Amino acid sequence: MLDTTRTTGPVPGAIAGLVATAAALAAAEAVSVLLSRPGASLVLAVGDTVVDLTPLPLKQFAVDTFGTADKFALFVGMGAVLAVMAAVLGAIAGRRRWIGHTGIAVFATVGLAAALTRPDSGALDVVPTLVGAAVCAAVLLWLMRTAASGPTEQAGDDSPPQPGFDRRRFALVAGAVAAASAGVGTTARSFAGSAAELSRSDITLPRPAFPAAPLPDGVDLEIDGLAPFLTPNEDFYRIDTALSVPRVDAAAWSLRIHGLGARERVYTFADLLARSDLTERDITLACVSNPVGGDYVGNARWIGVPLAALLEEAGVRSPRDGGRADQLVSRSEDGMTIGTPVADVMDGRDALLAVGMNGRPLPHEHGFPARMVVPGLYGYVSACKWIVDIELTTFDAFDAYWVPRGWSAHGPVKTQSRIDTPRGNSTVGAGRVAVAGVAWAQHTGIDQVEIRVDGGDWQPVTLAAEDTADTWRQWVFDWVAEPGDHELTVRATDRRSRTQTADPAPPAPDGATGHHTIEVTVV
Ligand SMILES: Nc1nc2c(c(=O)[nH]1)N[C@H]1C(S)=C(S)[C@@H](COP(=O)(O)O)O[C@H]1N2
Ligand SMILES: [Mo]
Repeated sequence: MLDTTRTTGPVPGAIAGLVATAAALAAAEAVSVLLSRPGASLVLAVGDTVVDLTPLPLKQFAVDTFGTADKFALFVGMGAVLAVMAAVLGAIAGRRRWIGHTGIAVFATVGLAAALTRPDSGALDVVPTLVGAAVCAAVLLWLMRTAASGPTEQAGDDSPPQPGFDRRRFALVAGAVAAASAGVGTTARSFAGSAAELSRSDITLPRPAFPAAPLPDGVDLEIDGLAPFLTPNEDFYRIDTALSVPRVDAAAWSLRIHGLGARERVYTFADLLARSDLTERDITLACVSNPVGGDYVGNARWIGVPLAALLEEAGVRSPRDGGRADQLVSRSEDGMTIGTPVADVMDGRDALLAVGMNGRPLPHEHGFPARMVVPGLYGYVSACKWIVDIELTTFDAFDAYWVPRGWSAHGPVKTQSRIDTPRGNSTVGAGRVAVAGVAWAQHTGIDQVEIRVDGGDWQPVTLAAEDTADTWRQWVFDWVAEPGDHELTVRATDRRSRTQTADPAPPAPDGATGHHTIEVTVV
């Protein structure tokens, strides 16, 4: 016999499903913050797992389509899928309660699996999911009861038995739970970063023992539309797999160096700041996924400890001096692994364990409290942010994160150049037009940049002063623009006489090639 007082219509059922899911997520967030394990956030754990399981072409599509908003797009997508499932399950569960319970159990299992398979997970990470599931079940039951109780309002209706219920009471309860969930969820997320924020705002960077030379006059042409020579921190591109920026507490942080041919050493943040070899250098960082003409490249003044010095303290020798380890694997707080050639780090270049960026402690987005920066190597093989561990090993023994995903184990930066102004597809007035941009060949240096108009001869441009071989170089070309549609192409030649190839190649597996070409209309 059907007990009509215990069934709920599809619409209130769907609402109950949505509200119960929101309450579950908020409760899980709050518990993960209370446990001081923001990494155990259910939403983030599931999101991170989705990122890791996403096939490479889809990831590339996401980056191409959404750019640095790819993470936001992922959350919106996940949220939409979850909302639809919650609503549908809730609507069905109004009739068949067991569907609701099974749904919660399935979601909890997925959540537990995601939480426990994160690289940095521990047993405590099950708690937020379990609490979330319990809250979900309780809210669902409560709302379903509310929607099933009360006097019948519409008698003599032809539609399937739809018991009437106190709509106002249901709306009040559902609205109150939804509002409370939103409040708890937002508060929890903002608390997640407060300890780390305190530790960052407390820091005063010491004066580096080896400051960078003052910028030579004329490194920055200061032309409208041209990327400034030093990229301000807030404009610096950000590329990483972290869905929420890791907020690391510097006071609790340490870096371990160990592995093949190394005596284990551990450094605290205070150890790094107290060192007598703090070094300041200008280094241009580039992402391997930067398309030709793209802006996943930036130049900053970094302060850090020479990585080679730290390795030497651990007794590490370069493979060129008979050391057994040829790969340095850095691991981050959030489980990223990045593999760098030991020979490059120890060949005398200014490879840094950086703690400062443009005079400030590293922004959280850029790896606070410490990250690597190695001139001449793409970020994915060198620039580990939120670094916690450096292991000496071999390229034969270990593949870092991006390698099984189709990217090359070695990633030296390819010489590139870009036109910043005029913008592609823009309209400019006839006469003298300053065509300007940047060119980079880190650790080699830029020797020459040339421009070609409408497929004509290559013409040399005026290069700005050079800071160091590890930084990009601005350039400008004085173009006498005639009315009509025109095509401008740039190419650079580095100090090893390598001129950029015209052959286009995509970013994968080891960096894009081809010439940056733009169309402009002159009127
Ligand atoms: N922990 C961590 N470090 C990381 C990454 C990451 O995903 N996780 N991405 C790398 C890549 S691909 C690049 S290009 C640089 C980008 O550094 P930025 O975000 O400070 O510009 O960080 C590198 N370090
Ligand atoms: Mo990158």
